[in-house]
Amino acid sequence: MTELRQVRVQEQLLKVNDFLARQLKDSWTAQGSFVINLLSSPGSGKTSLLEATLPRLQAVHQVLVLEGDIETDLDARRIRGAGGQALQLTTGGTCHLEAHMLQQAWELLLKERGGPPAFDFVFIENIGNLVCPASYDLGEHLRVVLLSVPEGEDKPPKYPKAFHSADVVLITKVDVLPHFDFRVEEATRLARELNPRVEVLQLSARTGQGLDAWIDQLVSRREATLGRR
Ligand SMILES: Nc1nc2c(ncn2[C@@H]2O[C@H](COP(=O)(O)OP(=O)(O)O)[C@@H](O)[C@H]2O)c(=O)[nH]1
Ligand SMILES: [Mg+2]
Repeated sequence: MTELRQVRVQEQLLKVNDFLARQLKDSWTAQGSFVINLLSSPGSGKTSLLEATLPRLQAVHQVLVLEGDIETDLDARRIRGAGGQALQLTTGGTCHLEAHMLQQAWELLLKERGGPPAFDFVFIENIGNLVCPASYDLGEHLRVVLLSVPEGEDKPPKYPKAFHSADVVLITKVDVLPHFDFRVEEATRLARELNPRVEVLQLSARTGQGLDAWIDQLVSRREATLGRR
């Protein structure tokens, strides 16, 4: 009985989250902001990817990073150190971001700036965790799951929800491939088995390999979703 009630409460919470996520997506779409939700285990390279992406993307576009962390603002500081604009969202223990947290942050930003901020791209760095964040739609236009070479190629079937809901899987840290038994083809096959439409890209934030294809992907997906603005 108690268990059944818990399941129902969880379902209701997810419904409320989905409702808020739809509102967020509508307002981001209207404002011309293309929003990307980055999901991965801790240490897969989300902040490093952003540090490498920002200088290239910001040459042409306005970019904001919403940094999710359980504690500290270390990642937001790294983003600012790379010349980016970052807003820290600290969950104080919660293992994922939820749409209401994003809504509060966005409203605060609107108030501070006195109107809708004109960001072409908004990246959300989710809490490092391949489980809970997968269940929470944040109103993003693109969901990107990072899988780093040292984690091993078997992660898609072990964390199916994250990989099933991904639009793009980024295989990161490919510069260390010679030191691991990670097979890129096998990881790609396992990801596509769960999610045939998923795009799989390889990248190294360390050497810059694959960065051009990643940037092209972001720009073309933004245009396809929001049109040329
Ligand atoms: N060799 C290598 N190391 C990387 C790469 N990207 C990130 N790292 C390292 O992996 C660790 C975790 O990276 P970080 O960006 O903080 O991961 P996050 O926790 O997902 O944000 C750091 O020590 C990075 O220097 C990469 O492309 N190649
Ligand atoms: Mg990080």
